[in-house]
This record gives sequence, C-alpha cells and structure tokens, in this order.
Amino acid sequence: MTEASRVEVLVVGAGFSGLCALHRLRELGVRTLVVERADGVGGTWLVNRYPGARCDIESIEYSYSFSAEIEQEWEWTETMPAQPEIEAYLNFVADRLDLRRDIEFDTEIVSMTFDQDTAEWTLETAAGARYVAPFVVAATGILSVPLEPDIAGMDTFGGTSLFTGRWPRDGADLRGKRIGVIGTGSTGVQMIPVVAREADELVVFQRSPAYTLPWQVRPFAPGELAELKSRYGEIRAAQRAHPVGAARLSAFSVLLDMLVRPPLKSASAEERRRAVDEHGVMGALNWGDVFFDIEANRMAAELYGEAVARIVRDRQTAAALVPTHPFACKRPIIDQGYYETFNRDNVTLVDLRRGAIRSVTPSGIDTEQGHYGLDVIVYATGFDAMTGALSRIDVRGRDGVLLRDVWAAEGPVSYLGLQVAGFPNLFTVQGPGSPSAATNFVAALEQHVDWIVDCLTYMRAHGHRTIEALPDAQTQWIEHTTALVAPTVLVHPSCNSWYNGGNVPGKKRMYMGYTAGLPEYRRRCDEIAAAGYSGFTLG
Ligand code: NA7
Repeated sequence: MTEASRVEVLVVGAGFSGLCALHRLRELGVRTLVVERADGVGGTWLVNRYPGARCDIESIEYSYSFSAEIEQEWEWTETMPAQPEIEAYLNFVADRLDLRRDIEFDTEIVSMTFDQDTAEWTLETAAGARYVAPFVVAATGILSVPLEPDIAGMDTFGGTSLFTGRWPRDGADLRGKRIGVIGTGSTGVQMIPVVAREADELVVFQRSPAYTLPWQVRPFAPGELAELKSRYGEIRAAQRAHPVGAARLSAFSVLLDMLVRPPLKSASAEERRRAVDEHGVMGALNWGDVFFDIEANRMAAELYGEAVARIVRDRQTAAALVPTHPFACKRPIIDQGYYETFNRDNVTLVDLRRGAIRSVTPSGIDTEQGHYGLDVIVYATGFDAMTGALSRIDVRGRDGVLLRDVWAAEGPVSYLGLQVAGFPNLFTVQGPGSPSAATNFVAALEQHVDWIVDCLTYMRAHGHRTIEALPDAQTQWIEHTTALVAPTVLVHPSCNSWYNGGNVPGKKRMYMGYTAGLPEYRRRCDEIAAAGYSGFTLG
C-alpha cells in the first residue's frame, strides 16, 4: 500500500469554499492540502459552462470579502457575472494568493474513514492514493452533483448528448442544428434564449414551467465599478447586515421585499389588474401573502398566466408556460428574454404535462405527443443538491457508520450545517440546515470558513483534538430549521424542489436551508462558539 500523505487539515474541493478555506487556514499556520477532482479551480463554476450560465447576484457582492487587495485589483465587467468571468476570477484569486502549490488536482476522493483510536481521517482516492489528517473540511459544493435522468434509450442517441453540469471545455457548436433542451429550471431558463439565437430549431421539453422574472444585466458604465470600489467597505457592511448576504438588487432581495407587500387576497380587481399592467410577471407575484397562503399563491399564479399571455403570442404556448406548483417553493429565477424566446419561429415548446417523454431514440426524442428529430440533446435536469457530493463518497464516521445511510434514514440532518453527529472532526461548508443557497453563497461560505478557523484556533489553544456534534443538539437544530419554514408554502406537498430533495427519486424530503437569514444565523453560531461550542463535545 502506498504511503499516506499527512497534513493537519485536508480540504476536499477547490471551488469558492475550498479556496477560501485554504487561504484562511494557511493564515493560521495550519498545514493544509486541498484535493480536487477536476483539473482546475472553480468547482461548479468550472464545469457549468453552458451558454448563458450566469450568477443571479451582483458581481461586487458575489465575491470574496477577505482581501481588500483582491477587491480592488479584480475588474468585473458586468453587473451580474457570467460563468467565464467567475471562472477567471477564481483563477486570479488562486494565482494572487499562490494557492495552487497546496492543491492536488485530478484527485477524486472515494472514501473517508474516521479512526476512533487515533482520531484521524484517512481519505482514499480513485487512483489508490491515501491522505491522513485529523481534520477534514468538505468544501464539496451544494450544487456539484448533476442529476442525470434515466430516460430509456439515452445511450442510443445518434446525435450529440450534452449535460449542462459537465459542458465541454471547448464549448459546443450549436449553430444551424436542431437542439432539444430537457429541463426548465434556472439552467434551462438561462440557456434557452441564447441557444435559440444560434440553433436552426430549438425544442424545449418542459415538465414543470418556471416562475421567472425579467432582469437587465448590463456592462458597468465607465467609472461605475471604480465608484463602487471606492466604497467597498460600506458595501460589505450592508451585505453583512442583510438577511440574504447581498444588499443590492438580486433575485433574493426581490423575494424578501415581497414579504412586506400588501396581501393579494384583499386587493381589489382594479389593483390586481394595475399590478400586471404596470409590472408584468413581477406585478403578478409581488404580494405579501403568497409565501404563507396557498390560495393567495394560486391566485398569483393565475395573474402570472395573464402576464405571460401578454408576452407570448401563441395562446396554447402561453398557457403551457404557466406553472402549477406554488411560487417560491423553487429557487427564484431571473432571465433575459425568456418568454420572448417562445415568439421565435424556430422555437417549439413541448408541454410534457400533456404527454411525457417515452424514450430517446437514435434520431431524437419520442413523446406521447409525437417524435421530435434532433441533432443535439441538452440535459438541463438539475442537481442532487446539498447532500449529493458527500453521499457519493464512502464517508465512515464513528463505528463505521456511513454518512449516506444516516441521511437516507433520517433525512439530511446536520448541526448548523457544519457537522453531522457521529462524524467527528469533519466540517461541512454549507451543509444542510445552513443558510447556503437561500442566501448569497459566497457570503455564507465565508462565514462558515471563519467559524471553522476560529473553532480550530480555540481547539489548539485548549488542547482539544476532537469536536463532534451532539445528537440532541442536531435534533433541536433540525426542529428549529423545520419550524421556520412550516408556516410557508415551501413545505406544500406539491413543491418538488432541490431545496427539499423532492427532485431526486427516493431522497428523503426535508427543507435543507436556514431561512431566518445570515445575520441571525451568524449570531447563533457566534453564541454557540462563545459558550465553549455548546451542542458539540470536545475531546
Ligand atoms: P432545477 O432547478 O432542479 O431544474 C431542473 C429541471 O429539469 C426542472 O425543470 C425539472 O423538471 C427538469 N427535469 C429533471 N428531470 C427531468 C426529466 N426526466 N424529464 C423532464 N424534465 C426533467 O436545476 P437547474 O440546474 O435548472 O438549477 C439548479 C440551481 O442551480 C438553481 O436553482 C440555481 O441555484 C443554480 P421538474 O421541475 O422536476 O418537473
């Protein structure tokens, strides 16, 4: 057996979280190594390189706050960054901080085993290499495991099959081709307008229509970025105080603003009509009761249909684009010209609610409504979110218990989203039950990494070698996170979303976010640390 490499902290993943963890742990003087499956940095932003891929939070907020130099040196070109720019930014950060010398690329971890006697983790790679470390930070991402559907005949397709979550590094030539896109979540909604402009024909296979808000993304005006940078301190302070970790306009802040709007149920017919007249799809949804009252939510969906019908000329297509699931139970989407795309002559919408996909054939897709001949099929079918990455690794904690078995039996449990009981010294960045994807992911991950670094500092100072979440604390945390969403439509049975595992066949349903906001979450985490890490046992 090959000799194991030994470090103090092994970080798994070189995306946004892993790079931040490496930098911060190095500052602490901890011998840290990052292992990364891909051949470069970037994580999900490296592989989701489909046309139109873009962040829905402003670039100056969807970026690290830990280095004033990097804030000043990096030049964002657009208000909301597209994938190539985020990938370039993360490469810039990796170079600027000389991170690559402590990252091993092309290294896929397949197992992690905790040894109770030595209080150390042993990690094995697909190639048989081993690493031993007392602490592991799983920076494995929340949307890093693509969910590829199991449609009969997929492997018989004679054209090109593309998966948005592992898009070819050199891109794909879609010009002049007949393209089929399966999936209309954020990914599908982002790519459909772009692909429609390149394709000869585009056929959109839609199982659930999306709620999506039109949004203007634009290049920064001359001097605009410099002005923003001149008051970065103020911008970061506002972000820090904001529930979603992004104080400027974003898909999340729009939702938050809706909470304080008047209720739809008591609005007059004239007020409702005016809302749609003046604000289109946004006006249809912009009411305070839609989050808590399923009836109000359905009324909003009806108004939404009216707004869509004002954009999409074909009546049947417009009707097919109206969602039947509650608004807000899935992640809010922002788009650039999504509905207008369906007015193009080269775009066809196939509403799978009227007849499902039967199979993929060598020449296209066969549905109960007919056969569609295609040159390219794009699968934009989502992710096994939050727990997917660690469930695919054999993570064995105390008494050889497998993490994936715990999550299969109990649901995606965790204490603070930072640790799972029975898995000592394994920190999860943005685990289930943390603010993570219900907020600005970058702001949320920085808070997690700060907390982990402070925790390791405390353990060093007090001579502790192990830290482990207590089962009771974990149960109480899950009860708390569950109670927060209980009064909302997020838990409605018709809500199948990656937030609650409803998009993955067989996954135990549980809402996986923390919805009281980042400042409140930070306050609780700090309180727990100040109390000597209550809810954890230190050994
Ligand atoms: P989503 O939001 O989970 O969307 C996946 C889409 O794929 C959704 O419309 C699904 O329909 C559809 N889907 C999945 N499997 C199938 C099959 N077998 N047939 C037809 N349609 C299917 O993932 P995204 O990648 O778009 O976005 C994920 C997050 O990334 C996003 O929220 C941002 O945070 C960034 P369904 O709704 O299940 O009926």
